[in-house]
Order: sequence, then structure tokens, then C-alpha cells
Amino acid sequence: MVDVSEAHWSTKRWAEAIEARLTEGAAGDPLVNIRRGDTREFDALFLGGGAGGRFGAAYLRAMGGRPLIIDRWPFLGGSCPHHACVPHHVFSDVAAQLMLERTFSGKLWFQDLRGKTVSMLDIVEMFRRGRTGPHAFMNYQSAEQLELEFVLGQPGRLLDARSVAVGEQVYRARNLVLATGARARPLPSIADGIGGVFNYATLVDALNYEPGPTAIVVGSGKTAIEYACFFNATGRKTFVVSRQPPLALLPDAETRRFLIARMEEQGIEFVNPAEVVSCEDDASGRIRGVTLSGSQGPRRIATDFLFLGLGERPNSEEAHAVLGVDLDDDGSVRVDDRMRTSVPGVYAVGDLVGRPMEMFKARKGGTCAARNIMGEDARYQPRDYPDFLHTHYEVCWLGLGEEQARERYSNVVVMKLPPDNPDGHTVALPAGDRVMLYAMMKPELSGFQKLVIDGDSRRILGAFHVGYGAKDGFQYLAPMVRNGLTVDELGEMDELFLNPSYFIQLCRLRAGSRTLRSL
Ligand code: FAD
Ligand code: COM
Repeated sequence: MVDVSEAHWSTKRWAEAIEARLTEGAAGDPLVNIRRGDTREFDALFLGGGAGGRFGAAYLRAMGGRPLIIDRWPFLGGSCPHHACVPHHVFSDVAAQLMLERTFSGKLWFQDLRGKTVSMLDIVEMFRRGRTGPHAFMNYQSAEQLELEFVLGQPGRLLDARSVAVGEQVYRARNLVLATGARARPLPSIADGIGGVFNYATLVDALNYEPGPTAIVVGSGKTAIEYACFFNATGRKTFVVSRQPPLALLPDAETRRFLIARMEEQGIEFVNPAEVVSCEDDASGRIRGVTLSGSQGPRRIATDFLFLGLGERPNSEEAHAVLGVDLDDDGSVRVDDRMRTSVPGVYAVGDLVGRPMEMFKARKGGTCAARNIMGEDARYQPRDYPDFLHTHYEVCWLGLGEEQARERYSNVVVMKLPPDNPDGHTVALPAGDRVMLYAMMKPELSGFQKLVIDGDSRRILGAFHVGYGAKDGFQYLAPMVRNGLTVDELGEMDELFLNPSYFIQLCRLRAGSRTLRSL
């Protein structure tokens, strides 16, 4: 073991240590940061130091308790900085930037990207080098600012509801918090052992060749769509193959139609309902084509690059086998609203406990477990939360879509931009940060936004935004909508014009009328 408890490493030193450890792989000794001379019992072992484990441990420590995090990776922060949120945002930034450059190719100062493909391998390698920064910061912040104790770089082995072994060393605590996350679901058997088949994790860890002109993505949810837009923006013909229609998770048909039309204009081809029934490989073992079956009959597509965005499976097997924690049908650990599993003293948080698999839920679940361990009666159930994904755009939403609202309310009013225009002409709205060039030169690409309102109570029921820069606003809007925000209250707010969503001023334009009308 390497004792780092007195080391007080800088971010630079952490970056070097983490890179060295990632290169050594499983062979490295654990990095142990346990305060010498502190004889207090641990209040909780956090198995997994991702968003759930790290935030839970930090909260417990802030409350005066003593947590110990055990993680198989040499860094804290888990999947997010390594192969999930951070690369997803890098690739989505690339997709947005390349769409802009392709749209205005050869105009103003833009280079001519027409017919050109940019290197995916270069972008992935750029991320692989860059992620050392977030890794190092996580360890620095955890050790120096949050005063967390941890054992990193080797897997923990569950022994019982109070003890975890790392190699020969056994760690014990009053409680155990399981925070082992989830992993990508594979394509059952047909792609086994074939090269050139990736998921979000293996793409960033293992891509070592420049994919050819065609990318095939399997799936219809967030990861599938986000990565498809990235592959497409690099110049590759991209097929999205799915059993379900794409973006079913987004509860407003008009917003979905806007997005799908824009993705198709960029050259993405959606094939559904369809599924991959076989994969062929070449002499080197790399994929060279897939056969699809679907409503339009069998179809073969040649490709050397297949990406699976089929969702995730919780890493719950060991906890079930060793501790006997109850699981749900999807493999997630069953917890109550205090994050308690079926085994006394054992909590579970994050992706391990199933949907929604999002950072806020992992972090808030970790915090909830910590508070209960420290004697509070804290409860958490994710509901009425805002949501987002990326296409080439940032897409945010909360509450009810228009169809859902019309099923429940008799007087639904919508306010949206651009307005419905009888001759189909598109005006330069919405306009705002990052879409001004579209608004001036290609207004149909400048985005879409919509508020769904109950005309009787004047309360906001739902909000949808396609563009850039509205994510922060949606975080704060969601609790206000939950608490009954009305058109009149929204119209009283102060907009920082040109604000990415026009909700405040649209509401103000209508707030004077007793009878609300759509806009
Ligand atoms: P993780 O962060 O996966 O942490 C689990 C930890 O457990 C890991 O560090 C692992 O090494 C460790 N571990 C597992 N087994 C053991 C063991 N036996 N011993 C020791 N350690 C072990 N969410 C958002 O909110 N915004 C986004 O933009 C976003 N983008 C995403 C993009 C992709 C491609 C994916 C896949 C997910 C994305 N998510 C996003 C979801 C988000 O990444 C997860 O919800 C979050 O990381 C879950 O945190 P966690 O702590 O539950 O799990
Ligand atoms: C963020 C990781 S990349 S964590 O949630 O701060 O641990």
C-alpha cells in the first residue's frame, strides 16, 4: 500500500499519480489516505467513490462523522469524469460546434467542411488526456478540502454487512453504503468477441483506430442520441437503430418532432422499429457490417463502427450474493426513501438503485444515507425533477408535455417560439446566446421553446427548451413550478435579455389578460 495520508499532494502531483496508476492497471498498490493516530470507529464504509459515495461521505464528514471510501479506481468521482458525463459533454460541445461550422461552411470566417470528415480518434484522445485534470481535482478536493479518508486503486470485496476487504486488509464500520454504480448493457450474444463494437465506456478507453465513413448506433435514449449526434457531426453517415421511436423519454411531441427533423437534416437516419440481428467481422476480427430486421424488411449496412446505447445495468450482483440485499426486476438494489436496503445497516445509493440514473439523484441519495446514518430522519425520492439531453443542441424540459396536459386539463394554453406561421416562413426567433448566427442566417436552426399552461389556474404545467444555455434556468424553474408558479409571477421576473428562454417576456405579454390565450 502507498500511504498518502501525510502527503498533501497538489493537483499536479495527483494527476501524475493517477496516470501512473491507470497505466499499471490492476497491479498497483492501493493509495491509502487514512489519518494516522485517529482511533475512532468508521461510521460508514462507502463502497464506491462516485457521485453517490463521494457526496455521501462528504456530507457525513461535514456532519462530524467518520466515513471511509473504497474505490477500485485510483481517483474519486467515479464514472462521471472517467467515461460518462464529462466525455458526453465534451462530445456534445464538439457536435454543437461542428454543426455551426458545417452550416456556415465557406461563409464569413468559417472553413469549408463540406464533404469532410474530422478525426474521431483525435477527439477521443484529446478527452483521454484531458480527463486527468478532473480526476486530479476530485482527489485533491476530497483529501485537502473535504478531509475525506479513502482507499483507492483496488476493488473492495464485501465480507459482511459491516466489513469490506481490499486485498488482505479488512475495513470495518458501523454501517455500509453501497455505491457501486452501473455498467453498459451489452447486445445479447451477437456482437460477442467482435472488435469495433463500443459503448460509452469502451469508446473512451479502447478506441484505437479511425472509424470509417459509417457509424451505427443501437438505442433510442439519451446516450444513443447524444453519441449519434457526435458521430454525425464528425462527418460520418450515422444510423440510429432502435425498437422504439427515438426520444420517447421527452414528453412533448412537437419538441420531439423539431429535434428529429433537425437531426435528419444533419444526415442522421433513424431506422425503427428495427433491431440488429447479426454482425459480421473481417479477417482482423473487426466488425464490417450488420444485418437489421425491422418493419421495412432485412437490411445490411457496411460499417467498421457500432455503438451500443442500450442503457445500464446496476452493479448489484456481489451485494445480492454476499449480503442478500433484495433486488428489483431490473437488477437494481431495492431501497426505501431513507436509502435503506433490506439488510439492516446497509444503504444503497446512485445508479445502483435504478432510475433515474442521474448525478443529482446519486449525490442526493448519498447525502440522504449519510444523514440517516448520523441519526437524522432524512427522506429522498426523486420526483418532479427537470431533465435534459443533448442532440446537436442542449434540450431541457420539466413537467407535462402538451398532450399530457390536454389529457388532464380542459383549458391548456401554450406559448412558444417560433410561432406557427401559415406560410411556413421562419422568423429569427428564438434568438439568444450561441444561436445568434443561426437567427440571422439560418433562422430555422435557432431553436424551439414552449411553455404549457393551465389557462384556468394560470399555473405553469410544463416547459421545453431547445437551444443552448437554458439548463441552469431549468434547475431553478423546476421547484417554482412544483410550488405553483403562475404566468403572472413568471411575467414579474427580470429577464437578462437576450435570455435563452423567452418564457418571462412571453408571459408578461399575456399576463394582462383575464382570459389567457396561446401565443
Ligand atoms: P459511479 O459514478 O459509476 O460510481 C461507482 C463507483 O463504484 C465507481 O467509481 C467504481 O469504480 C466503484 N466500484 C464499483 N465496484 C466496486 C468495488 N467492488 N470495489 C470498489 N469500488 C467499486 N448524469 C447527469 O446528471 N448528467 C450527465 O450529463 C450525464 N451524462 C452521462 C453520460 C453517460 C454516457 C452516462 C453513461 C451517464 C451519464 N450520466 C449523467 C449519469 C451519471 O454518470 C450517473 O448517474 C452517476 O455517475 C452515478 O453515480 P454513482 O456514484 O451511482 O456511480
Ligand atoms: C463529478 C464527480 S465529475 S462528483 O459527483 O463530484 O463526485
